[in-house]
Amino acid sequence: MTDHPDPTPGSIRSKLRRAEHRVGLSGERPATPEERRLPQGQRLVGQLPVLDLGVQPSIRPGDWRLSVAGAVDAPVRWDWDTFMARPQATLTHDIHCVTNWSVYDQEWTGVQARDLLDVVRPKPEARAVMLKSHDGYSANVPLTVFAGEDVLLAHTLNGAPLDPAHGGPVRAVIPRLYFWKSAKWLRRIEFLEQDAPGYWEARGYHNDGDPWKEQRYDGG
Ligand SMILES: Nc1nc2c(c(=O)[nH]1)N[C@H]1C(S)=C(S)[C@@H](COP(=O)(O)O)O[C@H]1N2
Ligand SMILES: [Mo]
Repeated sequence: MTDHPDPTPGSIRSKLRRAEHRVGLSGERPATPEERRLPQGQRLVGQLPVLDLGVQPSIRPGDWRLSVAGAVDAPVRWDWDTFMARPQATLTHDIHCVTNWSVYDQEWTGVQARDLLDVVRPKPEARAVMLKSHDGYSANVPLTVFAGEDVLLAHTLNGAPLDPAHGGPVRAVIPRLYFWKSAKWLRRIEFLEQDAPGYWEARGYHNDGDPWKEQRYDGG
């Protein structure tokens, strides 16, 4: 790296960056771990921006319920006390948004999706979950991803109760996918035998949304 402004066009730069990630190209230094941490096309920002559809529902924890239904053996409807009595986990994750920002080291506390799966027991036919929110938002996630140990139903961010702007009292956190999959103001989780598109997936976003494959937009 030099201090000069880089005259290389952005399109070439991104190809070069891509090339750096490959092994064995002569003359290219390998990407550093810090460079490998930021997915292609992302830029690092200092804190989570607020992004939503323009409505921020305000739900008191005492009024909050989580319904879990569909292709499961044991549907549940958890109130706040039941939710908080489940085993709790604190996990630190990097967050990647499809609109090109990433934030490192966000510390979330909540109930692991895996714990919920132990309780509701998905049927063998279940393929995906649909996360549904109080603002009418929804997002679909493959069951294999939702079952990951990294997935949380989070009520706390960086040591403080999750701000309503960021989806409090409870939001999903699915760090392996672009952040649009992490539904805020969570109210319902439906287990689906057939995958179906959520809010953004029905509006041109990629169905899978893996930042490491740059699955941003459908067909793109
Ligand atoms: N319920 C709900 N969840 C949502 C959204 C939304 O509009 N409604 N926006 C998604 C998008 S596009 C992003 S990038 C993140 C933003 O979360 P943040 O506001 O905490 O940064 O929430 C996701 N979850
Ligand atoms: Mo987003």
